[in-house]
Amino acid sequence: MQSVRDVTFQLLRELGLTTIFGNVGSTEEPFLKNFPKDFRYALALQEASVLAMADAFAQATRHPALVNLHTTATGNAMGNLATAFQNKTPLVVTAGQQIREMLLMEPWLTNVEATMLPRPWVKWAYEPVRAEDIPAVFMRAVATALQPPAGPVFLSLPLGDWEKPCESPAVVRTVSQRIAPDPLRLAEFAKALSDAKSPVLIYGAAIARGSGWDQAVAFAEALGAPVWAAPASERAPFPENHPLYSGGLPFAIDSLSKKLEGHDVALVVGAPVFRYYPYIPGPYVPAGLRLLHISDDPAETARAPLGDSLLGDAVLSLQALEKSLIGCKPKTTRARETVAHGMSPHAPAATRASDGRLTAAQVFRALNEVRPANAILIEESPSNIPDLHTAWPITEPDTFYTFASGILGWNLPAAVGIALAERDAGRNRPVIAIIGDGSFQYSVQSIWTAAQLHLPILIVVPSNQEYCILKSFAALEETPGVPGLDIPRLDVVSIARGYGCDAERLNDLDAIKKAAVAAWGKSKPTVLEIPISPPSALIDLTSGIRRPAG
Ligand SMILES: Cc1ncc(C[n+]2csc(CCOP(=O)(O)OP(=O)(O)O)c2C)c(N)n1
Ligand SMILES: [Mg+2]
Repeated sequence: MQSVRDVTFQLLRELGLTTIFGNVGSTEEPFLKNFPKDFRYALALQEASVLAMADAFAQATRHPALVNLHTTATGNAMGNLATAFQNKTPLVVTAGQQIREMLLMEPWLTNVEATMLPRPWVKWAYEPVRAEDIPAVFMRAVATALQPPAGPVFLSLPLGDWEKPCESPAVVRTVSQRIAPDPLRLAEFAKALSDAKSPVLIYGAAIARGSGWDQAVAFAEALGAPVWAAPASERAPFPENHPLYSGGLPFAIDSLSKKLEGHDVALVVGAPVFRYYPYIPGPYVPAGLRLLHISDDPAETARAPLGDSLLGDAVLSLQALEKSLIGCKPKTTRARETVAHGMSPHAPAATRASDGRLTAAQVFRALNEVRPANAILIEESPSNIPDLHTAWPITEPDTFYTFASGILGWNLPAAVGIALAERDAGRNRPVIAIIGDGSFQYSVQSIWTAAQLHLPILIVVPSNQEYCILKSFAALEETPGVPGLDIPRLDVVSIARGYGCDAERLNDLDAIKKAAVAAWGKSKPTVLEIPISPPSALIDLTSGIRRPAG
């Protein structure tokens, strides 16, 4: 007779879920016992790192990923679970639970109300009623995680269940991952766009997730409309060197609305309406503009403060819309009118700051000079985002990742998951993570996993010894005297070496370029700590962060 464990592992094998990202405890050991040779266990040293590594791995492989956490310590991964939910990443997050025989007394390691713990950041949370349900529970978990909108699910699995007999083999099922839009409503949208005098497109990360750059470009060209990236897009939805690309929309109400002035119809595809951050009140859109919204997430369409929406897959909708645009105005005229819209002048050549330290802009330009076009950029460097996006246009699909949430500690472990996926797929594109000196600390132990897995990631830490962005925020919010904004005397190089990475502190652009090129040829991660000057002026928190390349 097969055990619950045997049947479950066979199911996972058939579903292609043979990598388990985990951090193990006594409540998980019965699940992991006699770990099958055709499975891989990717160990991270804290749950936050486990979760984000798996999230990015799932994104980069376009396949769900499996996570195994330690009972209530699932809470350590909560920030990154919230990010995974907002990233819309299909993840099956499991955690061990104390043995059923003792649960009533709540011994050590009981996950009390286990299905409450991960809420609201899971699509489904479940603890099986019977041990023998576990294989079918995994199947339901995968189906739930994959169906739109994709996202994480959580399973709490009592440790005594794995040896129990399981009579029948698991039933493997498949589900669809894309929902086609309602054709009648789509025709209305197509008519509104075709009749528009000056339409504008706002593209979101769902286009990138759906491998839809070609369809996004084809539709923008057919309509002849400028394209903005939705505010704080976690993936780049459009080639940033395309003549119709206007930049990233700001994530403040008033500033965003101003960017849309002069347009009569805006179509948002595959993004929330809108992802705001600082509160700058004003109209959501300019007077007279009609907003149309396409998303496969009914919660996203429901919470939009204005506009008319259509539920459907971003890429399928763009394809269908393009076919329905017949009778549209000549493309070229409108394109020419709008191409210049929003383009910024070339940035002046940067010089060192007055304190002799490099500026972030100098560092990013130097790195951009030496990187291959297909290098994958991962970013968590809050005050330096505008400089980074100006210096480093994204011109190839799937070469930019960040978090949809703003919860720090996602991007460093994400770089590990992406590099692992790149190697598995045989693509081996160079991976570079730009991680602020504050941000570096949240899931820092993930670099140990990168070292253990021999992943040649380049991690650049622009070190300004402060939570720079929060100083600008304090000015915007008029909150002087906030404590805890300086982080002096962090030795990033020693920390990185302690986890098994190569590390150097560099102050010179040529040395940085050399070290970057060398890093991609190694079989271990490299961390470069680069002392930088905080910007001389406060950061403009209302500006767009995915600026057009100058
Ligand atoms: C997990 C988490 N904790 C706290 C914050 C608040 N926070 C936002 S930005 C920031 C500072 C980031 O510092 P650093 O990475 O050095 O970037 P800098 O602003 O200096 O460029 C903090 C603490 C957050 N967003 N996420
Ligand atoms: Mg900093």
